[in-house]
Formats: sequence, structure tokens, C-alpha cells
Amino acid sequence: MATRKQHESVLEADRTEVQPPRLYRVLLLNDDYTPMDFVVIVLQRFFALDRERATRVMLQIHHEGKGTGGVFPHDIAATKVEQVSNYARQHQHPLACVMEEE
Ligand code: TYC
Repeated sequence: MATRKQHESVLEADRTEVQPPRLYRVLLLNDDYTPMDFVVIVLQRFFALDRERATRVMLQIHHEGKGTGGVFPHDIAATKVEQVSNYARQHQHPLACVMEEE
């Protein structure tokens, strides 16, 4: 009588290394024209900073040229850049927002 092997397959350990997601810093850049209050609102609205932290980050940007809104995985960082850039353009301010890999 012919025998058939049943269930020959074996579950093997998954040897694929899982890497942590690459992270991107979303930066706001200083300029001479965007009002300070507007930058504080942007930091509160898009980066969920409270008024005090937002004011501190805004002043750091004003004095040092750039500052961090937050650090996120790629697609979230890219969305923040788009949202901030669109919001600034809508209000006719030159505020620049960029992302860089950590
Ligand atoms: N330098 C601007 C001013 O004096 C304020 C400012 C702060 C602008 C932060 C942009 O990302 C910025 N009105």
C-alpha cells in the first residue's frame, strides 16, 4: 500500500531581522517676516506643544536659526512638513519647514 507523507512542512523560525523605523526630525527655520505668534500657534497646532514649550522652541529658532517641532517616522514627518507649509502659505508667511533623517 502506498504511503503518503502528511504535513511535511515545518514551521521555521522567522530569520528576517526587523529594523526599527527610521526617524526624521521636522525642523522649522527662522526668517525675518513670520510673526512670532504665528510660529507659536503652528507649534501648538501641528506638534501638540503647550504654549510655554511652543514659545521656548520659537525663541530658539529665532535666536539659533532652526528648531525641532518633533521626530517621527517618515510618512508622519512628511505629512507635518506639508501641513505646516500649506498653513504658512495660506496665511502668506514665508515660514519654512523641512525634515532630515536623524
Ligand atoms: N524671526 C521672526 C521674527 O522676528 C520670528 C520667527 C521665529 C520666524 C521662528 C520664523 O521659524 C521662525 N518675527
